[in-house]
Amino acid sequence: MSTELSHASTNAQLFERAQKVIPGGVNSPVRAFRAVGGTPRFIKSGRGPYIVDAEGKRYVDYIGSWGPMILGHGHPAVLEAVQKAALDGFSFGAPTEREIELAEEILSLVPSMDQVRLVSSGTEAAMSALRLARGATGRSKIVKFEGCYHGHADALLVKAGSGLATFGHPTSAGVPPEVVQHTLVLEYNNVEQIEEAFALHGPGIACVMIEPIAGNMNFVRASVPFMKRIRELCTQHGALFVFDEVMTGFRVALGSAQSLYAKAIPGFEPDISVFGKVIGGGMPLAAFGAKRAVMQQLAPLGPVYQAGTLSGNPVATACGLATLREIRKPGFFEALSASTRSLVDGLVAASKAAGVPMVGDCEGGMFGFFFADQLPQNYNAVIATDKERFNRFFHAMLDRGVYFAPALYEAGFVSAAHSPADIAATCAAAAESLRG
Ligand code: KE4
Repeated sequence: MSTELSHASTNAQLFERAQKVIPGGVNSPVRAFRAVGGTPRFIKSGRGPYIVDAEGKRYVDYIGSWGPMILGHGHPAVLEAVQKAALDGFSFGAPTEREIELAEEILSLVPSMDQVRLVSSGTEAAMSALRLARGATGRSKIVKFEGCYHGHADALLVKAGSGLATFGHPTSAGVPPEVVQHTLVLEYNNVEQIEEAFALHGPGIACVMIEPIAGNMNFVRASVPFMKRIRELCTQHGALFVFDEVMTGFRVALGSAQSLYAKAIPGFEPDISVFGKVIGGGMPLAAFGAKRAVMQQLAPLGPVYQAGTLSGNPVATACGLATLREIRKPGFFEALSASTRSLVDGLVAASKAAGVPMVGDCEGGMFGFFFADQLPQNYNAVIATDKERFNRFFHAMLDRGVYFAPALYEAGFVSAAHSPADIAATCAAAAESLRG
């Protein structure tokens, strides 16, 4: 029965069936379309810049698995590497040479790190980085920013307390208040608050964790003065500066977001960096790294425990390595950045022609847009933008075969497989949608 049903199933039928056996019918909440309404599309296949749903409808894909698919779906070199690795074995629970090759590749592109540890998800990498920062400093307090998401480790599922003296409150059931009592949540891009937080709690702060370009607020850049001041305060107080580059890593530039801030702030480096998404090329793989002195705190050398059955998985490392070897080719990021810029400029031009206020921004293969008059600089400004219009636009574009992120708070992604014709068709669909 189920095979006959799956042959003829529509998205709605699959969603109904999924909800019987999987909470909300999805394995990650944002996929359920609850922020935008409507029926999620069950994807059957992807090729290049396109994905095809269960009803055979093709979409230009601007999610790219939320960042990993920077080459597009089914890149031949990546496919070949994965197929070959799979034939040699899926997983050994023992070290392999390819883990060394991937670590060397990552470190050659991120000079702020001497060593890196491979794990299986961004959540695991951010959680481990947090434990490492606390273990390396012997301190408990941490600082994060409202609107930034670092995966779903308990200590990071926090919303702002009332004022700086009070620490955070859980944003999720199942997280006991005592677990987040050491987490301080500040306003993104607010220099005054970060100064006050260090004045109040400096000696007890283990780390400040930030998304350098906040893709979990759609697209909000940390200002250079803000970033510079955090760096100074962390150095002054002996706290570690943790860059969560799970989304921005190898996505906004070959040297990730930290290379952009290093251009603006001479000598700038984070102390710990967290990666995911692109470095796995679509397979479960993430990483965190730092200078040797910090990384030596990790088991089996040091007292900070961290482990994983599938860490450095042989098939995932093959996928990640093949991806990185493609994106480091000369001209890759110049072409990708130009493509993404042409999309954002086209969307903003279409909205202007329709008399609809829209602002957008992009860096490398990552972009965002808001129905607003100016780019938001923090979470409160993001939630003040026109969500209803965003949701209407999302569905109007989905109907026209363009798949944007199904939530105002998410960033979008362009791949190397998106052609000028795909971008032009997207902007034409936007012009039509916005006139409607
Ligand atoms: P994962 O555990 O989902 O691999 O990574 C967590 C994570 C950590 N840090 C940043 C900056 C992230 O953006 C993420 C995950 N990003 C979301 C998209 N906003 C993944 C999509 C989802 O949750 O389904």
